Amino acid sequence: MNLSLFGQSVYVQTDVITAWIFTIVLSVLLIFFILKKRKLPVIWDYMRTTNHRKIGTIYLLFGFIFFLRAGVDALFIRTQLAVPNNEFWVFQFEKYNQAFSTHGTIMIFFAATPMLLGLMNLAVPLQIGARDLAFPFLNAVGVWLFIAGAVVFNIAFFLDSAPAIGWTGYAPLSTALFTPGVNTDFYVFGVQITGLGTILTAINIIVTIIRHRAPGMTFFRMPLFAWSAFVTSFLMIIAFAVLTIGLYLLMFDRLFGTQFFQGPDGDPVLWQHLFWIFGHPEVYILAIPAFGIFSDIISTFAKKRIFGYPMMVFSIILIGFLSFTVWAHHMLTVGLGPLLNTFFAVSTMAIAVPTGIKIFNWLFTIKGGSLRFPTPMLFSLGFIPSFVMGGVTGVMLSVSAANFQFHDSHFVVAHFHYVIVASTILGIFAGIYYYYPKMTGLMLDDKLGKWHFWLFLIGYHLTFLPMHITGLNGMQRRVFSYDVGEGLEVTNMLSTIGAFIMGISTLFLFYNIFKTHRKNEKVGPDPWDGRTLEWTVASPSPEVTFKPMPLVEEMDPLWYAKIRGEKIKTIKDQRASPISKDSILPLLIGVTLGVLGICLIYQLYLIAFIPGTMVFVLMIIRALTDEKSNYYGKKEVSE
Ligand code: HEM
Ligand SMILES: [Cu+2]
Repeated sequence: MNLSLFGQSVYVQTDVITAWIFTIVLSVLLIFFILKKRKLPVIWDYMRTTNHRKIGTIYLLFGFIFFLRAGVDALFIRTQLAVPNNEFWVFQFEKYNQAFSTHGTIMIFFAATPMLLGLMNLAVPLQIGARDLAFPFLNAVGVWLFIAGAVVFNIAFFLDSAPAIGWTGYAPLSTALFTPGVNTDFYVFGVQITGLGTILTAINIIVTIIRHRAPGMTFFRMPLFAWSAFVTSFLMIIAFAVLTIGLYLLMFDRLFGTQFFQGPDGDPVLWQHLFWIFGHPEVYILAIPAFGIFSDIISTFAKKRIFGYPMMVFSIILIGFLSFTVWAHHMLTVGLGPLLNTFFAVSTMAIAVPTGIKIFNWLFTIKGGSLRFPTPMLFSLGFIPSFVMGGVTGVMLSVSAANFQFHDSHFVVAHFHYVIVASTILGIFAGIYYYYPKMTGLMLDDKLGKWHFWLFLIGYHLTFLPMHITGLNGMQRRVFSYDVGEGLEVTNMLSTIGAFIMGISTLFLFYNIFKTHRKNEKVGPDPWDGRTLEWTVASPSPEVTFKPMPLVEEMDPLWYAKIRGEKIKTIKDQRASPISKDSILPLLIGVTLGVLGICLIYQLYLIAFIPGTMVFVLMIIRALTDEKSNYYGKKEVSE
């Protein structure tokens, strides 16, 4: 907007200024609230915590904040696309590119993935009878790296430098030749820092599950969410390692003039390979944990053991494995040739088989069960048909000849939102309602939960079902405008209305949380009549759980103990197990790495030495502190 000041015309970024004002007002209100309610000690406690429940809570809280930001991006996108030739506020041209880039990147890296990591943190140790994750300190480093990366990425908008290269960062657009400013660097460093945290947490979860299961908790007695966390963590390590390499090469291209993805010796398609070798497994990193959550919830509320448990485990592993063999189905149009296109088409279709097996196992678990329908169960039931619809268009897209028609159209956008929102987002909501008692000791209101569910489900289908037709009628993705009379008006308008219904549904969750905390009615350890170990410990879960250790002799141990009218068997465990010990170092490591990232983005190499050295100093301090004291030793257990 051009303002006239003292006779001079000054250009003002209205959206950026609005965001500044909004954020400042919100922060002041927040600080006021914190001081008034005397919450400072709680915050200080969370800043130093290494306890899995608290870290899970931090993941969920921050993941949700970024989910809201990306959701607002989506509403801006949909408002701009509501009518043809729209000139809504500033959201045309480059701003539109920024909006969908930040929307996609934030949703994937800073909202969906961390919220799932939060649920894993919260539930997995309790499900397998571990007192905490294997490396509590590392766990805290993981969460603060996620936040550091996310903050670096989000700062960009406030400096009017948001990245505009899509969530995929395709070269050569992402090289310095075509996007010379700092915008793309915010993407490179923000994602890199967060990705590092994700790798650390994945290692942590794998070690925890291998080393710290309770006595008798064999692999094939583990609940399916623990299984899915296990498989997902392997995918994370491999996929994020590849992304890390890709981002390093891109960073070298951008900052130091190497030519991996550009120039006579570089190859932009190399970036696409690296990105999708990460990117496709990432889709399953988002989906598999949700499968696990749905499995446990459906089994609980059908009062039945999950149908075909060994097949469920086997298909998770198979899906995880196959997810590394399909990456080029995102590249069917780059000219790999018929042989490779056929290979990737067939391997993609093959994934439908284990996925189909899971769908039938869920249906058979429901069949003949004595069903209850509280909010978490509704989200799980809503997932099944919605996800199948996304699966069907997935198989359509994998047909390589047809893909030339679908590629880069809103049909693709409709497809992947069907899959991701049905699995990940419904899964996260289901998980939040299900585990809220374990996280806070409070039960969310069921009636408000049902409002949230129905509005969200209706809004979701209203947004993305018509979008298939928009795409088939020729609407390009990543384009900010369309013309009158091309058959795009009606379906686009429906999508926009649907998006706002989804937005409104989220308000019900807010109100629910507010109301629940105001009422403050504590619940017991087992509010859902559960089946697995997490429902044997108090709500919220205490700092030291499982004292003494449970002795597991079958699957769903709590359920069968309840049927027999017994208590869970326990055993005096003599193994040392990890417990959390407060430390401010993880937060400091996050902050220094974030500052280092910003120095590198602005190419302040000399200044970068300060945070760079500090990271090393912090790591040395950590190395010199006594690791053993973080363990719950033999002495305490036998007391
Ligand atoms: C909540 C409602 C949502 C709405 C209304 C929405 C809407 C949209 C629209 C319209 C686009 C296409 C923009 C374009 O190509 O011109 C888009 C892109 C995208 N969305 Fe969403 N979305 C939503 C939720 C999500 C969620 C939950 C995720 C992932 C967890 C997600 C991930 C993405 C990604 C990765 C892109 C691609 C960005 C790119 O082209 O680089 N979205 N979204
Ligand atoms: Cu894929």
